[in-house]
Amino acid sequence: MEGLVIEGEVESPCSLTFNDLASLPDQIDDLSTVVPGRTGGAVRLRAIFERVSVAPEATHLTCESSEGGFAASVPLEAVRAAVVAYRLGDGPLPADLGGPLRFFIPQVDECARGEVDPCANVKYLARLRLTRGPGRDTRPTTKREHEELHERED
Ligand SMILES: Nc1nc2c(c(=O)[nH]1)N[C@H]1C(S)=C(S)[C@@H](COP(=O)(O)O)O[C@H]1N2
Ligand SMILES: [Mo]
Repeated sequence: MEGLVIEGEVESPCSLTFNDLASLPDQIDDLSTVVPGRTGGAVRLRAIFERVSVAPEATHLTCESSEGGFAASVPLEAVRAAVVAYRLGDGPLPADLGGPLRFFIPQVDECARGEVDPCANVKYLARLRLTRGPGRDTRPTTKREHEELHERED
């Protein structure tokens, strides 16, 4: 596994492996307690942010998928409760659950409803980039675009 790259407006950019993620504080043993209906184990984003020391200038978080094809950029205040799911039991999160790494923002409701929505729950997460102002964002904005994306996805 290549790990999770954290870069941009941070003091200590790094790449975190499965074991690195597992040794961070703020673990969630049962993801369904924060994101109903989802299985696996996760670590809170705030533990990752503390590890890299986010710069005060950062305003947005951009999450990018490993194939580089999908990205979402959201304001930092909207991701205070976000988590990175990274395991199922003792192994990595399987691809059918969006693994090996998947971003989740708890309590978002409908797609294409503003800056923070379930579309920002990036699957196959490879990179977290802290930016000044919004970064790359490929989320579908219309219902039509959304339907087209989901047809491609499965
Ligand atoms: N890598 C990647 N992540 C993605 C997408 C995608 O196409 N590629 N689609 C997004 C959208 S639009 C939605 S609504 C959710 C759907 O996640 P689910 O199928 O687990 O409900 O994943 C998001 N994460
Ligand atoms: Mo979506």
